Amino acid sequence: MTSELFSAEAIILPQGGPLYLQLKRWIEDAVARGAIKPGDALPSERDLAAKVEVSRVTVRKAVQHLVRDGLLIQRHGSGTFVAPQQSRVEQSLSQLTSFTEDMARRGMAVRAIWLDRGIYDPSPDETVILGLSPGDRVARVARLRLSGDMPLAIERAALSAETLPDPGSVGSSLYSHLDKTGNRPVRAIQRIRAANLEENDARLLEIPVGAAALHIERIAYLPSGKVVELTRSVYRGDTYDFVAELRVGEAARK
Ligand code: 16G
Repeated sequence: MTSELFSAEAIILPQGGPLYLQLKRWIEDAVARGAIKPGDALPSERDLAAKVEVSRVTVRKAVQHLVRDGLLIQRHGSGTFVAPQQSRVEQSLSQLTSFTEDMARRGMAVRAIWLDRGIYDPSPDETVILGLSPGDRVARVARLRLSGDMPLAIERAALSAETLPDPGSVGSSLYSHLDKTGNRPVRAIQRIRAANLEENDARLLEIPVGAAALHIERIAYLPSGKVVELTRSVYRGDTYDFVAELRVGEAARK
């Protein structure tokens, strides 16, 4: 329980720097050494201010910074808690797999919340990348992908409407749908860059606006060399590690 830990005697702030940073460091340290555990509630702002003998503004500032860093979460009406611990997901960068397959291999149950699926006029980007002709339309499927209740990624895929004439018929896996219709990609180029979450995506992924994320673009090809999929995804930076195996090249071996 956190109540004893937060008694006035137990709180000896590390010295140096502004008070709110001292309190922030003390809370970080208490979480790191396991004295306060994921899911534990923090005392109210007023109680904490009284116990540490600092102003409520100082407590608020320390808490705001820890919420922004993802160490604490605030639930409206019920208070401030230590954020649940994330086990990070490792995804290989050398295999062309689907989200469903990746998660099944780890024994993780996945689900998706549909954000959009329909046929649209293509954007200039989609026209060029998917190699569409004038008048061609594009199928878009956008999903929030979750493991249990935890949102992991937002994926927005675009395919030619010829490849996917009925986006509503995609079940839980886009790749298994493409497999059935003989359109599963066999090769892909993936581009990954750092991003800070904007408001809409932050809300969907349930992490603070501005938090670190990975923006991933996958362009996937059929055996014929034709582009079949353009997917732009936003993955939570606190849950995903993309791992690449590197081998020494021919030239260096000589
Ligand atoms: C992966 C792919 C995504 C693909 C999806 C299919 C990345 C970054 N993205 O999430 O491009 O559309 O798998 O998954 O790896 P599904 O078959 O489970 O729908």
